[in-house]
Amino acid sequence: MNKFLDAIRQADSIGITGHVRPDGDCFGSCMGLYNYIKEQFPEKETLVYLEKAAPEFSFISRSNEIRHTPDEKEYSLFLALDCGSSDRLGSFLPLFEKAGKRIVVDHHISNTGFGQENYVDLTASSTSEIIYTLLEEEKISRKSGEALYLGIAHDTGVFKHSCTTKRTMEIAGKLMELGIPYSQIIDQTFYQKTYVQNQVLGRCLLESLLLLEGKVVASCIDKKTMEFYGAESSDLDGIIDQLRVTKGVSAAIFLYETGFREYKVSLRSNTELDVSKIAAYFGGGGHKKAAGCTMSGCYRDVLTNLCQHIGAAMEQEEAMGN
Ligand SMILES: [Mn+2]
Repeated sequence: MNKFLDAIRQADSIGITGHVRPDGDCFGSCMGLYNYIKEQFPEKETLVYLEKAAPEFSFISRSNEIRHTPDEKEYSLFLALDCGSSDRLGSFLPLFEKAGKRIVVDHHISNTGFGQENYVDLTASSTSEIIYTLLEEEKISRKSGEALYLGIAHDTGVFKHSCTTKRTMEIAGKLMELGIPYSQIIDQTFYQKTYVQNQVLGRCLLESLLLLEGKVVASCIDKKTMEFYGAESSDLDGIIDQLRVTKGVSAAIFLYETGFREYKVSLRSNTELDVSKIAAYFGGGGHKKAAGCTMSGCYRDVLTNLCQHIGAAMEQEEAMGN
């Protein structure tokens, strides 16, 4: 018997939440655990709290039971999943703070250990992978398995990112044996795009520019164009990744206008170039190969400014022999 499941057994009421703007892993880990508890411990009062997630995730069992707003309940156990720090809980933080026992399950390097018990594994591909290892394998149902598979597939970029390990693949394999619709989960939640999303992607690719002698590709979309297509900011996910795979480029830049002369900037690197440093210079942050910031000015000025810094950083890299 493990300590994690003991905490669940000992609790009368259990609350689960993840981070603000839930992604596939946040949603998958919360719902994987929620379905497991509902099936194995039906006598317990269990609820899951999450902000509204992508509608494509709603095929996951019991999604209709998710609470989107906090309440006054005091739980004997509250679990925070896929959150590096307590501020990531957003409006659900008070529920976590009031609970008798607070457990954190996460895989972010930045995790602050804000729970009383912290199951933090930096080598795990995803929080969904950690949840799988904390549960009793033979009791994981197809319903719970679908959610965990969704989470693992999303955080690994469909088993592609460097966080994917042999263990990740073994767990995914065991989940497949439950009879889950693994192709559909990936197609419908990861690759499928709406007509508007495809239109906007096409437009951004069409209008992209090669800069710094072809080492950088950049594109931008303004508010007017987004309104024309009826696109939301969430419809722009994935455009930067398509730009990044342009053959021969070291870095990709994508800008979208969020306010008058204000742009949200996404940066990606294919080389040793550390884009988190570029983003940090402009008040943002992120990872070495994926980062972002917000910048003001007209489109041309923002792009020129970024290219100056990226160009200088590339020269430095070259001088260091990378
Ligand atoms: Mn995650």
